[in-house]
Amino acid sequence: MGFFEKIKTGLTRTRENIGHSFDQLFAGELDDDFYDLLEETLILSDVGVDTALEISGEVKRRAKLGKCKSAAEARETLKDILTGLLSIGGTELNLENRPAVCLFIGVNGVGKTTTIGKLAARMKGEGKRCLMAAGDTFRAAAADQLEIWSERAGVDIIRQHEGADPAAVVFDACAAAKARKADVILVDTAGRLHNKQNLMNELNKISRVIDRELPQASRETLLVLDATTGQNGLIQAKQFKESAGLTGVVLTKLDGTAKGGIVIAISRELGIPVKFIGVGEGIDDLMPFEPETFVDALL
Ligand SMILES: Nc1nc2c(ncn2[C@@H]2O[C@H](COP(=O)(O)OP(=O)(O)OP(=O)(O)O)[C@@H](O)[C@H]2O)c(=O)[nH]1
Ligand SMILES: [Mg+2]
Repeated sequence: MGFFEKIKTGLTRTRENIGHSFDQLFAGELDDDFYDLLEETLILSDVGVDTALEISGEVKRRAKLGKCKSAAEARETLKDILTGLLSIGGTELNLENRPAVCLFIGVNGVGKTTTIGKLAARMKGEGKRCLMAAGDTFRAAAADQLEIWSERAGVDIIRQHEGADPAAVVFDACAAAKARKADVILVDTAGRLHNKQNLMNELNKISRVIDRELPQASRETLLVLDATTGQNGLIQAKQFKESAGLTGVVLTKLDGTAKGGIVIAISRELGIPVKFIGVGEGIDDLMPFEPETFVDALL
């Protein structure tokens, strides 16, 4: 399956939810009903009320300027506006100074471990030398799960026993990456600890170890969010954003939601670029996020 087809398939449920409204919309007249239905459809896809009103207002503004003269032409206008909202920064990972470090954070069950597995396979396919670090030592099975992914992807993993200090695992991974001349370290972290403060303290400690061991390294701190949690995910994201210095978002399980518009809400309200999207549980089901392709697949 091609790149575009894959994203389109991943968005099937969203398109089933809102596709009919869009078809109706672009087949009709560019009148007040048009803008009402546009707002309704966007809200239904979880873009968020404020963002939906803003988008609709912008379509109206451009229509007044004569940039689109019919509902059919408004499709391109809408695409352009959505693409603009999603293009808030580079969607590529910065891995320039090697070994680069990608830290994956997020609450439990969002798809951190799975995303690391998929991304490792992708990077390996690109000829990069990857190393996984099993920084989730809180849960007994966490490192085992990551190890299964390391075998599937064919990349090395650094792990310790359950209950070990995650910062110590990361320390080992930094040393191994230097010795093995790795290009990138993918660090898994715990999603669940005794409380939120513990989790943030642990992430800070990991971060300090990386600062010390690999001061020159390019760094990405990627917040993994489950698209099926909708606006709740946004609240989580705001909490992490304050304490963790995020550089990007990975939005997983887009295939499992009818509300794919959440991507737009995230970019708009967080101001952090979505860098990858998960569209299934398989090893190939992680796609680099490209605003234009995404909007094409959505509409
Ligand atoms: N459909 C679908 N399922 C996904 C996707 N990404 C992850 N999953 C599933 O979500 C579940 C949780 O994924 P994990 O990778 O274990 O999540 P985690 O964030 O590591 O969870 P904790 O280790 O408990 O914090 C698994 O069953 C995955 O197969 C996706 O893009 N689409
Ligand atoms: Mg995990």
